[in-house]
Amino acid sequence: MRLTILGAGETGAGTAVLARQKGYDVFVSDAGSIADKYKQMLNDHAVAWEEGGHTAELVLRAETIVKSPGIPPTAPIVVQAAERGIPILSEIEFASRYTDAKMICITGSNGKTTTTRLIHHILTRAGYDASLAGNIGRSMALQVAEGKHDWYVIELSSFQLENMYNFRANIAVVLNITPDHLDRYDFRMDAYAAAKMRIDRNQTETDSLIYWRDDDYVSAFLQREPTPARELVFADEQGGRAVAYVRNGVMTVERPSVFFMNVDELSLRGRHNVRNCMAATIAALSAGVPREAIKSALSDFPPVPHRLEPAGIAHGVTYINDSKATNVDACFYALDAMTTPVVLILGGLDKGNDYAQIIPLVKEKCRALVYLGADNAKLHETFDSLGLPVFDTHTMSDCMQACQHIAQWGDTVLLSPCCASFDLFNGMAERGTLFKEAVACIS
Ligand code: UMA
Repeated sequence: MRLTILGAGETGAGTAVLARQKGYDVFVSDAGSIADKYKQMLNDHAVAWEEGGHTAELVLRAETIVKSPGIPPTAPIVVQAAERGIPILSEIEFASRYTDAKMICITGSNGKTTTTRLIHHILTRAGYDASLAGNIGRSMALQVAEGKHDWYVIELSSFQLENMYNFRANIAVVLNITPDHLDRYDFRMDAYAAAKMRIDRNQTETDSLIYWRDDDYVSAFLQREPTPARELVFADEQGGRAVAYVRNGVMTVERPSVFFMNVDELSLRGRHNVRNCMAATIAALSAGVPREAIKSALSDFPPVPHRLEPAGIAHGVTYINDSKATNVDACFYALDAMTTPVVLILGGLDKGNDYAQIIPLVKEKCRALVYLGADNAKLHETFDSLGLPVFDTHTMSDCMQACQHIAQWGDTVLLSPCCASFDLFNGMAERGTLFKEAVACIS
Protein backbone atom coordinates (compact mmCIF):
# COMPACT_ATOMS: atom_id res chain seq x y z
CA MET A 1 0.00 0.00 0.00
CA ARG A 2 1.60 3.29 -1.09
CA LEU A 3 1.29 6.36 1.10
CA THR A 4 2.49 9.78 0.03
CA ILE A 5 3.19 12.43 2.62
CA LEU A 6 3.08 16.07 1.55
CA GLY A 7 5.40 18.26 3.62
CA ALA A 8 8.31 16.97 5.69
CA GLY A 9 8.10 19.02 8.86
CA GLU A 10 7.09 17.80 12.33
CA THR A 11 3.91 16.07 11.20
CA GLY A 12 5.20 14.76 7.87
CA ALA A 13 8.36 13.18 9.27
CA GLY A 14 6.46 11.66 12.21
CA THR A 15 3.85 10.20 9.88
CA ALA A 16 6.57 8.70 7.71
CA VAL A 17 8.08 6.85 10.68
CA LEU A 18 4.70 5.48 11.79
CA ALA A 19 3.68 4.53 8.26
CA ARG A 20 6.94 2.63 7.68
CA GLN A 21 6.43 0.81 10.97
CA LYS A 22 2.95 -0.21 9.79
CA GLY A 23 4.31 -1.59 6.52
CA TYR A 24 3.41 1.16 4.05
CA ASP A 25 5.48 1.94 0.99
CA VAL A 26 6.14 5.59 1.92
CA PHE A 27 7.11 8.54 -0.25
CA VAL A 28 7.61 12.02 1.19
CA SER A 29 7.49 15.14 -0.96
CA ASP A 30 8.31 18.67 0.18
CA ALA A 31 7.99 21.80 -1.95
CA GLY A 32 10.67 23.57 0.08
CA SER A 33 13.82 22.29 1.71
CA ILE A 34 13.65 19.65 4.43
CA ALA A 35 15.34 20.42 7.76
CA ASP A 36 18.36 18.24 8.53
CA LYS A 37 16.78 16.61 11.57
CA TYR A 38 13.78 15.46 9.52
CA LYS A 39 16.01 14.25 6.67
CA GLN A 40 17.89 12.19 9.24
CA MET A 41 14.64 10.67 10.51
CA LEU A 42 13.54 9.79 6.99
CA ASN A 43 16.90 8.27 6.10
CA ASP A 44 17.05 6.31 9.37
CA HIS A 45 13.75 4.68 8.44
CA ALA A 46 14.64 4.14 4.78
CA VAL A 47 11.91 6.48 3.56
CA ALA A 48 12.15 7.77 0.00
CA TRP A 49 11.84 11.57 -0.24
CA GLU A 50 12.16 14.55 -2.52
CA GLU A 51 12.51 18.26 -1.77
CA GLY A 52 12.28 21.47 -3.79
CA GLY A 53 8.99 20.54 -5.47
CA HIS A 54 6.20 18.02 -5.75
CA THR A 55 6.68 15.62 -8.68
CA ALA A 56 3.12 14.80 -9.69
CA GLU A 57 3.74 11.30 -11.04
CA LEU A 58 5.51 10.29 -7.81
CA VAL A 59 3.07 11.99 -5.45
CA LEU A 60 -0.14 10.88 -7.11
CA ARG A 61 0.86 7.22 -7.36
CA ALA A 62 -0.63 6.62 -3.89
CA GLU A 63 -3.66 5.01 -2.32
CA THR A 64 -3.64 7.58 0.46
CA ILE A 65 -2.05 10.99 1.00
CA VAL A 66 -1.26 12.54 4.38
CA LYS A 67 -1.01 16.31 4.04
CA SER A 68 0.88 18.58 6.44
CA PRO A 69 -1.46 21.14 8.00
CA GLY A 70 0.42 24.15 6.65
CA ILE A 71 -0.31 23.15 3.04
CA PRO A 72 -3.60 24.73 1.92
CA PRO A 73 -6.26 22.68 0.12
CA THR A 74 -5.79 25.00 -2.86
CA ALA A 75 -2.16 23.95 -3.42
CA PRO A 76 -2.08 22.59 -7.01
CA ILE A 77 -0.82 19.14 -5.99
CA VAL A 78 -3.60 18.81 -3.42
CA VAL A 79 -6.20 19.85 -5.99
CA GLN A 80 -4.86 17.24 -8.42
CA ALA A 81 -4.97 14.54 -5.74
CA ALA A 82 -8.56 15.46 -4.85
CA GLU A 83 -9.55 15.38 -8.53
CA ARG A 84 -8.21 11.83 -8.74
CA GLY A 85 -10.20 10.85 -5.66
CA ILE A 86 -7.16 10.00 -3.54
CA PRO A 87 -8.13 10.26 0.17
CA ILE A 88 -6.23 13.11 1.85
CA LEU A 89 -5.82 12.74 5.61
CA SER A 90 -4.25 14.76 8.38
CA GLU A 91 -1.49 13.33 10.53
CA ILE A 92 -3.81 13.11 13.57
CA GLU A 93 -6.42 11.17 11.59
CA PHE A 94 -3.75 8.75 10.36
CA ALA A 95 -2.08 8.32 13.77
CA SER A 96 -5.36 7.76 15.60
CA ARG A 97 -5.89 4.57 13.58
CA TYR A 98 -2.97 2.97 15.39
CA THR A 99 -3.75 3.73 19.02
CA ASP A 100 -6.60 2.98 21.38
CA ALA A 101 -5.64 5.78 23.75
CA LYS A 102 -8.38 8.11 24.97
CA MET A 103 -8.37 11.50 23.28
CA ILE A 104 -8.88 14.91 24.85
CA CYS A 105 -8.89 17.47 22.05
CA ILE A 106 -8.84 21.22 22.36
CA THR A 107 -9.56 23.77 19.69
CA GLY A 108 -10.42 27.46 19.59
CA SER A 109 -8.97 30.60 18.13
CA ASN A 110 -7.36 31.62 21.40
CA GLY A 111 -6.27 29.91 24.58
CA LYS A 112 -5.89 26.44 23.14
CA THR A 113 -2.20 26.04 23.92
CA THR A 114 -2.71 27.21 27.50
CA THR A 115 -5.72 24.96 28.00
CA THR A 116 -4.03 21.98 26.36
CA ARG A 117 -0.98 22.34 28.60
CA LEU A 118 -3.17 22.88 31.62
CA ILE A 119 -5.21 19.72 31.01
CA HIS A 120 -1.99 17.78 30.47
CA HIS A 121 -0.52 19.25 33.67
CA ILE A 122 -3.61 18.23 35.65
CA LEU A 123 -3.64 14.69 34.24
CA THR A 124 0.04 14.04 34.83
CA ARG A 125 -0.22 15.55 38.32
CA ALA A 126 -2.91 12.96 38.98
CA GLY A 127 -0.61 10.18 37.79
CA TYR A 128 -2.25 9.60 34.39
CA ASP A 129 -0.09 8.38 31.49
CA ALA A 130 -0.93 11.32 29.21
CA SER A 131 1.04 12.79 26.33
CA LEU A 132 0.83 16.15 24.56
CA ALA A 133 0.38 16.25 20.79
CA GLY A 134 -0.90 18.30 17.87
CA ASN A 135 -0.51 21.95 17.05
CA ILE A 136 1.39 22.40 20.30
CA GLY A 137 4.39 21.12 18.35
CA ARG A 138 4.81 17.37 18.90
CA SER A 139 3.89 14.89 16.22
CA MET A 140 1.29 12.45 17.46
CA ALA A 141 2.24 9.96 14.73
CA LEU A 142 5.81 9.79 15.98
CA GLN A 143 4.63 9.27 19.55
CA VAL A 144 2.28 6.49 18.48
CA ALA A 145 5.20 4.87 16.65
CA GLU A 146 7.47 5.16 19.69
CA GLY A 147 5.26 3.84 22.45
CA LYS A 148 1.91 3.49 24.12
CA HIS A 149 0.01 6.06 26.15
CA ASP A 150 -3.34 5.84 27.90
CA TRP A 151 -4.31 9.42 27.00
CA TYR A 152 -3.43 12.01 24.41
CA VAL A 153 -4.12 15.67 25.06
CA ILE A 154 -4.20 17.18 21.59
CA GLU A 155 -4.26 20.82 20.51
CA LEU A 156 -6.07 20.91 17.18
CA SER A 157 -5.85 23.77 14.71
CA SER A 158 -8.46 24.30 12.03
CA PHE A 159 -5.77 23.26 9.55
CA GLN A 160 -5.45 19.87 11.23
CA LEU A 161 -9.20 19.41 11.58
CA GLU A 162 -9.80 20.03 7.87
CA ASN A 163 -8.62 16.53 6.96
CA MET A 164 -10.07 14.55 9.85
CA TYR A 165 -12.91 12.16 9.07
CA ASN A 166 -13.21 9.10 11.36
CA PHE A 167 -11.30 10.46 14.34
CA ARG A 168 -13.30 10.52 17.57
CA ALA A 169 -12.54 12.75 20.53
CA ASN A 170 -13.66 11.28 23.87
CA ILE A 171 -13.52 14.77 25.32
CA ALA A 172 -13.65 17.78 22.99
CA VAL A 173 -13.16 21.38 24.08
CA VAL A 174 -14.09 24.39 21.92
CA LEU A 175 -12.88 27.53 23.66
CA ASN A 176 -14.01 30.21 21.23
CA ILE A 177 -14.20 30.92 17.52
CA THR A 178 -13.06 34.39 16.52
CA PRO A 179 -11.52 35.61 13.26
CA ASP A 180 -8.17 33.98 12.48
CA HIS A 181 -6.54 32.42 9.41
CA LEU A 182 -9.31 33.93 7.28
CA ASP A 183 -6.93 34.15 4.34
CA ARG A 184 -7.16 30.33 4.19
CA TYR A 185 -10.98 30.31 4.28
CA ASP A 186 -11.89 32.77 1.50
CA PHE A 187 -12.35 35.37 4.27
CA ARG A 188 -15.48 33.48 5.37
CA MET A 189 -16.03 33.01 9.10
CA ASP A 190 -18.58 30.24 8.53
CA ALA A 191 -15.98 28.18 6.65
CA TYR A 192 -13.40 28.70 9.42
CA ALA A 193 -15.98 27.85 12.12
CA ALA A 194 -17.06 24.73 10.23
CA ALA A 195 -13.43 23.54 10.15
CA LYS A 196 -13.11 24.07 13.92
CA MET A 197 -16.38 22.30 14.69
CA ARG A 198 -15.17 19.14 12.96
CA ILE A 199 -13.79 18.40 16.43
CA ASP A 200 -17.17 16.92 17.46
CA ARG A 201 -17.55 14.64 14.42
CA ASN A 202 -18.14 11.04 15.46
CA GLN A 203 -18.67 11.86 19.14
CA THR A 204 -21.26 9.63 20.85
CA GLU A 205 -23.45 10.01 23.93
CA THR A 206 -20.61 8.61 26.06
CA ASP A 207 -18.34 11.51 25.03
CA SER A 208 -18.19 15.09 26.30
CA LEU A 209 -18.33 18.32 24.32
CA ILE A 210 -17.19 21.29 26.40
CA TYR A 211 -17.74 24.79 25.03
CA TRP A 212 -18.16 28.43 25.92
CA ARG A 213 -21.82 29.45 26.19
CA ASP A 214 -21.36 32.92 24.73
CA ASP A 215 -19.69 32.01 21.47
CA ASP A 216 -22.15 32.71 18.69
CA TYR A 217 -20.43 30.57 16.09
CA VAL A 218 -20.37 27.47 18.32
CA SER A 219 -24.02 27.91 19.35
CA ALA A 220 -25.16 28.51 15.77
CA PHE A 221 -23.28 25.46 14.57
CA LEU A 222 -24.74 23.21 17.27
CA GLN A 223 -28.23 24.43 16.49
CA ARG A 224 -27.74 23.46 12.88
CA GLU A 225 -25.95 20.22 13.69
CA PRO A 226 -26.86 18.97 17.18
CA THR A 227 -24.40 16.66 18.89
CA PRO A 228 -25.22 13.39 20.66
CA ALA A 229 -22.34 14.08 23.09
CA ARG A 230 -22.88 15.25 26.66
CA GLU A 231 -22.75 19.07 26.40
CA LEU A 232 -20.89 20.77 29.24
CA VAL A 233 -21.11 24.52 28.89
CA PHE A 234 -19.01 27.14 30.69
CA ALA A 235 -19.66 30.87 30.97
CA ASP A 236 -18.44 33.96 32.79
CA GLU A 237 -21.65 34.13 34.82
CA GLN A 238 -24.28 31.71 36.07
CA GLY A 239 -27.34 31.24 33.88
CA GLY A 240 -28.60 29.59 30.74
CA ARG A 241 -27.12 26.17 30.24
CA ALA A 242 -23.86 26.88 32.01
CA VAL A 243 -22.61 24.11 34.31
CA ALA A 244 -19.47 26.12 35.14
CA TYR A 245 -19.20 29.84 35.92
CA VAL A 246 -17.74 32.35 38.36
CA ARG A 247 -19.89 33.35 41.33
CA ASN A 248 -18.68 35.76 43.99
CA GLY A 249 -15.05 35.20 42.99
CA VAL A 250 -15.40 31.41 43.12
CA MET A 251 -14.97 29.23 40.07
CA THR A 252 -17.94 26.91 40.36
CA VAL A 253 -18.48 23.69 38.44
CA GLU A 254 -21.73 21.76 38.81
CA ARG A 255 -21.17 19.00 36.27
CA PRO A 256 -19.86 16.42 35.52
CA SER A 257 -19.14 16.67 39.27
CA VAL A 258 -19.09 19.47 41.77
CA PHE A 259 -15.91 21.57 42.10
CA PHE A 260 -15.16 24.93 43.74
CA MET A 261 -12.00 27.04 43.74
CA ASN A 262 -11.32 30.70 44.47
CA VAL A 263 -10.31 32.55 41.33
CA ASP A 264 -7.49 34.16 43.36
CA GLU A 265 -5.94 30.73 43.89
CA LEU A 266 -5.55 30.08 40.14
CA SER A 267 -1.97 30.56 38.96
CA LEU A 268 -3.19 32.07 35.66
CA ARG A 269 -4.43 35.65 35.63
CA GLY A 270 -7.04 37.44 33.50
CA ARG A 271 -10.67 36.84 32.56
CA HIS A 272 -9.81 34.74 29.51
CA ASN A 273 -7.66 32.46 31.67
CA VAL A 274 -10.51 31.83 34.09
CA ARG A 275 -12.43 30.48 31.09
CA ASN A 276 -9.47 28.32 30.13
CA CYS A 277 -9.32 27.01 33.72
CA MET A 278 -13.06 26.22 33.71
CA ALA A 279 -12.75 24.31 30.44
CA ALA A 280 -9.70 22.41 31.72
CA THR A 281 -11.42 21.57 34.99
CA ILE A 282 -14.52 20.20 33.27
CA ALA A 283 -12.29 18.14 30.95
CA ALA A 284 -10.29 16.78 33.88
CA LEU A 285 -13.42 15.95 35.88
CA SER A 286 -14.83 14.21 32.78
CA ALA A 287 -11.64 12.16 32.64
CA GLY A 288 -12.16 11.13 36.26
CA VAL A 289 -9.34 13.17 37.85
CA PRO A 290 -9.84 13.65 41.62
CA ARG A 291 -10.70 17.19 42.79
CA GLU A 292 -7.61 17.66 44.96
CA ALA A 293 -5.25 16.90 42.07
CA ILE A 294 -7.08 19.42 39.89
CA LYS A 295 -6.89 22.08 42.58
CA SER A 296 -3.19 21.75 43.17
CA ALA A 297 -2.44 21.64 39.44
CA LEU A 298 -4.51 24.78 38.82
CA SER A 299 -2.64 26.61 41.54
CA ASP A 300 0.91 25.83 40.40
CA PHE A 301 0.58 25.76 36.61
CA PRO A 302 3.52 27.69 35.07
CA PRO A 303 2.85 30.34 32.35
CA VAL A 304 2.93 29.21 28.74
CA PRO A 305 5.94 30.64 26.85
CA HIS A 306 5.06 33.61 24.59
CA ARG A 307 1.57 33.93 26.10
CA LEU A 308 1.41 36.99 28.37
CA GLU A 309 4.85 35.93 29.56
CA PRO A 310 6.74 38.38 31.81
CA ALA A 311 9.93 39.25 29.91
CA GLY A 312 11.59 41.50 32.49
CA ILE A 313 11.61 44.99 33.97
CA ALA A 314 13.97 47.68 32.73
CA HIS A 315 14.12 51.30 34.00
CA GLY A 316 10.74 50.93 35.70
CA VAL A 317 9.06 49.58 32.54
CA THR A 318 7.54 46.07 32.54
CA TYR A 319 7.97 44.09 29.33
CA ILE A 320 5.45 41.37 28.43
CA ASN A 321 5.89 38.86 25.66
CA ASP A 322 2.59 37.83 24.08
CA SER A 323 4.08 36.88 20.72
CA LYS A 324 1.55 34.03 20.50
CA ALA A 325 -1.15 36.68 19.97
CA THR A 326 -1.32 36.21 16.21
CA ASN A 327 -4.88 37.44 15.90
CA VAL A 328 -6.89 40.46 17.05
CA ASP A 329 -8.92 38.62 19.69
CA ALA A 330 -5.81 37.49 21.55
CA CYS A 331 -4.54 41.07 21.64
CA PHE A 332 -7.93 42.19 22.94
CA TYR A 333 -7.61 39.91 25.97
CA ALA A 334 -4.01 40.91 26.56
CA LEU A 335 -4.93 44.62 26.55
CA ASP A 336 -7.95 43.87 28.73
CA ALA A 337 -5.65 42.34 31.37
CA MET A 338 -3.28 45.40 31.45
CA THR A 339 -3.41 47.66 34.50
CA THR A 340 -0.84 50.37 33.50
CA PRO A 341 -0.39 52.59 30.43
CA VAL A 342 0.74 50.41 27.53
CA VAL A 343 3.19 50.77 24.68
CA LEU A 344 1.76 48.21 22.27
CA ILE A 345 3.86 46.46 19.65
CA LEU A 346 1.68 45.44 16.70
CA GLY A 347 2.31 44.01 13.27
CA GLY A 348 3.63 41.19 11.11
CA LEU A 349 1.84 39.11 8.54
CA ASP A 350 -1.80 40.22 8.50
CA LYS A 351 -4.26 37.32 8.02
CA GLY A 352 -7.21 39.49 7.01
CA ASN A 353 -7.48 41.29 10.35
CA ASP A 354 -10.31 43.60 11.32
CA TYR A 355 -8.85 45.77 14.08
CA ALA A 356 -12.15 47.41 15.09
CA GLN A 357 -12.44 45.13 18.14
CA ILE A 358 -9.35 46.55 19.85
CA ILE A 359 -9.69 50.23 18.96
CA PRO A 360 -11.61 51.21 22.15
CA LEU A 361 -9.02 49.45 24.32
CA VAL A 362 -6.15 50.99 22.37
CA LYS A 363 -7.67 54.43 22.97
CA GLU A 364 -8.21 53.67 26.65
CA LYS A 365 -4.93 51.96 27.53
CA CYS A 366 -2.17 52.79 25.06
CA ARG A 367 0.44 55.53 25.40
CA ALA A 368 1.91 54.73 21.98
CA LEU A 369 1.98 52.15 19.22
CA VAL A 370 5.08 50.59 17.74
CA TYR A 371 4.55 48.84 14.41
CA LEU A 372 6.86 45.90 13.75
CA GLY A 373 6.38 44.34 10.34
CA ALA A 374 7.76 44.14 6.82
CA ASP A 375 4.78 46.18 5.62
CA ASN A 376 3.06 48.42 8.18
CA ALA A 377 0.75 50.23 5.75
CA LYS A 378 -2.52 48.72 7.07
CA LEU A 379 -1.54 49.60 10.64
CA HIS A 380 -0.87 53.20 9.63
CA GLU A 381 -4.23 53.35 7.86
CA THR A 382 -6.07 51.91 10.86
CA PHE A 383 -4.43 53.47 13.89
CA ASP A 384 -2.61 56.69 12.93
CA SER A 385 -5.83 58.69 13.03
CA LEU A 386 -6.28 57.90 16.75
CA GLY A 387 -3.65 60.57 17.44
CA LEU A 388 -1.31 58.39 19.52
CA PRO A 389 2.43 58.54 18.87
CA VAL A 390 3.27 55.79 16.36
CA PHE A 391 6.64 54.34 15.35
CA ASP A 392 7.35 52.49 12.15
CA THR A 393 9.95 49.72 12.61
CA HIS A 394 11.07 46.68 10.65
CA THR A 395 13.53 44.97 13.00
CA MET A 396 13.36 43.90 16.63
CA SER A 397 16.23 46.19 17.57
CA ASP A 398 14.59 49.29 16.03
CA CYS A 399 11.33 48.28 17.70
CA MET A 400 13.00 48.04 21.10
CA GLN A 401 14.69 51.41 20.63
CA ALA A 402 11.32 53.01 19.91
CA CYS A 403 9.79 51.34 22.99
CA GLN A 404 12.59 52.56 25.24
CA HIS A 405 12.27 56.04 23.82
CA ILE A 406 8.53 56.39 24.45
CA ALA A 407 7.78 54.22 27.51
CA GLN A 408 7.65 55.97 30.88
CA TRP A 409 8.34 54.70 34.38
CA GLY A 410 5.45 52.42 35.43
CA ASP A 411 4.35 51.62 31.85
CA THR A 412 4.08 48.20 30.27
CA VAL A 413 5.55 47.40 26.87
CA LEU A 414 3.34 44.69 25.44
CA LEU A 415 4.30 42.61 22.41
CA SER A 416 0.86 41.36 21.33
CA PRO A 417 1.09 41.77 17.58
CA CYS A 418 -2.29 40.53 16.20
CA CYS A 419 -0.36 39.06 13.28
CA ALA A 420 1.67 36.05 12.25
CA SER A 421 5.41 36.50 12.29
CA PHE A 422 6.70 34.95 9.08
CA ASP A 423 7.36 38.28 7.34
CA LEU A 424 10.36 38.99 9.59
CA PHE A 425 10.88 35.89 11.76
CA ASN A 426 10.87 32.08 11.61
CA GLY A 427 7.73 31.84 13.67
CA MET A 428 6.12 33.44 16.69
CA ALA A 429 8.54 31.65 19.06
CA GLU A 430 11.56 33.27 17.40
CA ARG A 431 9.85 36.68 17.55
CA GLY A 432 9.12 36.22 21.27
CA THR A 433 12.59 34.90 22.05
CA LEU A 434 14.28 37.84 20.29
CA PHE A 435 12.04 40.20 22.23
CA LYS A 436 12.99 38.57 25.54
CA GLU A 437 16.69 38.66 24.60
CA ALA A 438 16.41 42.35 23.75
CA VAL A 439 14.77 43.02 27.13
CA ALA A 440 17.52 41.06 28.91
CA CYS A 441 20.11 43.31 27.22
CA ILE A 442 18.59 46.50 28.65
CA SER A 443 17.55 45.29 32.11
N1 UMA B 1 5.18 22.53 2.10
C1 UMA B 1 5.02 21.71 0.99
N2 UMA B 1 4.13 22.11 0.03
C2 UMA B 1 3.43 23.28 0.09
C3 UMA B 1 3.60 24.10 1.22
C4 UMA B 1 4.48 23.69 2.22
O1 UMA B 1 5.64 20.68 0.91
O2 UMA B 1 2.65 23.56 -0.82
C5 UMA B 1 6.13 22.07 3.14
C6 UMA B 1 7.06 23.12 3.68
O3 UMA B 1 8.17 23.31 2.84
C7 UMA B 1 7.46 22.52 5.03
C8 UMA B 1 6.30 21.60 5.35
O4 UMA B 1 5.40 21.61 4.26
O5 UMA B 1 8.64 21.76 5.01
C9 UMA B 1 5.72 22.18 6.60
O6 UMA B 1 4.42 21.85 6.84
P1 UMA B 1 3.71 22.50 8.09
O7 UMA B 1 3.90 23.95 8.14
O8 UMA B 1 2.36 21.96 8.14
O9 UMA B 1 4.68 21.99 9.24
P2 UMA B 1 4.74 21.00 10.42
O10 UMA B 1 6.17 21.08 10.83
O11 UMA B 1 4.19 19.67 10.13
O12 UMA B 1 3.91 21.79 11.54
C10 UMA B 1 2.55 21.56 11.74
C11 UMA B 1 1.90 22.87 12.22
N3 UMA B 1 2.12 23.91 11.20
C12 UMA B 1 1.06 24.58 10.67
O13 UMA B 1 -0.08 24.32 10.92
C13 UMA B 1 1.41 25.68 9.72
C14 UMA B 1 2.50 23.32 13.54
O14 UMA B 1 1.76 24.43 14.03
C15 UMA B 1 2.36 22.18 14.55
O15 UMA B 1 3.03 22.55 15.75
C16 UMA B 1 2.97 20.90 13.99
O16 UMA B 1 2.36 20.57 12.73
C17 UMA B 1 2.74 19.70 14.92
O17 UMA B 1 1.36 19.40 14.97
C18 UMA B 1 2.40 25.70 13.93
C19 UMA B 1 1.40 26.78 13.53
O18 UMA B 1 1.82 27.84 13.11
C20 UMA B 1 2.98 26.06 15.30
N4 UMA B 1 0.10 26.50 13.61
C21 UMA B 1 -0.93 27.48 13.28
C22 UMA B 1 -1.27 28.35 14.48
O19 UMA B 1 -1.04 27.92 15.62
O20 UMA B 1 -1.80 29.47 14.27
C23 UMA B 1 -2.19 26.75 12.84
